[in-house]
Amino acid sequence: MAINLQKGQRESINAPKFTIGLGWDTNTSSTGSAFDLDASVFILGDNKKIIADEYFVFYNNLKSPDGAVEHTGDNLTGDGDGDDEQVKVDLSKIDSKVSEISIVVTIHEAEARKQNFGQVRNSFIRIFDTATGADILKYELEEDFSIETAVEFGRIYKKDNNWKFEAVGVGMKGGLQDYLTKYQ
Ligand SMILES: [Ca+2]
Ligand SMILES: [Ca+2]
Repeated sequence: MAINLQKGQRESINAPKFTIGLGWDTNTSSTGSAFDLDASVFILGDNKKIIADEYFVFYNNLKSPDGAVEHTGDNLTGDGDGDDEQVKVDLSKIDSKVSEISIVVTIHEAEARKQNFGQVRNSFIRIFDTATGADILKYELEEDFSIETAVEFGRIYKKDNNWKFEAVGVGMKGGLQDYLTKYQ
């Protein structure tokens, strides 16, 4: 059984190889255009900045240079239950300078399509053991977003040589650019 977290709660990840699953549903009819959400991963050092440009992993840069973080590919619609996009992590390969991994979901062309997270439903982040498939934790975002176009679903960070997950659930209204500015 996965542990269900509330916003702000933290939980240890006791698996060297795990997969981050991200899911959402959207209401395309509410805006008249397709809804494309994208998962992005910022791999950070102690200064809370990406350790190099290539450590921003997203649909156009699917793997970090150390091989530790791999995005499995872009999903254009979010249709259906279960994970819509996945990111695989192998902590045994992670660069020693890394102390945090931030997982952000943004809406592609949100401004042009007049879309925001207020129109997104059933969003969640979950983590499971890649080797066994066993669920480790899940966080369902229950926040009532209205103007946000980018949301940090969670972060994974190293503390005393253990890796833990924090359910974040905080958004920004400037899309992916807000997070690029924050972490670059
Ligand atoms: Ca996508
Ligand atoms: Ca979905």
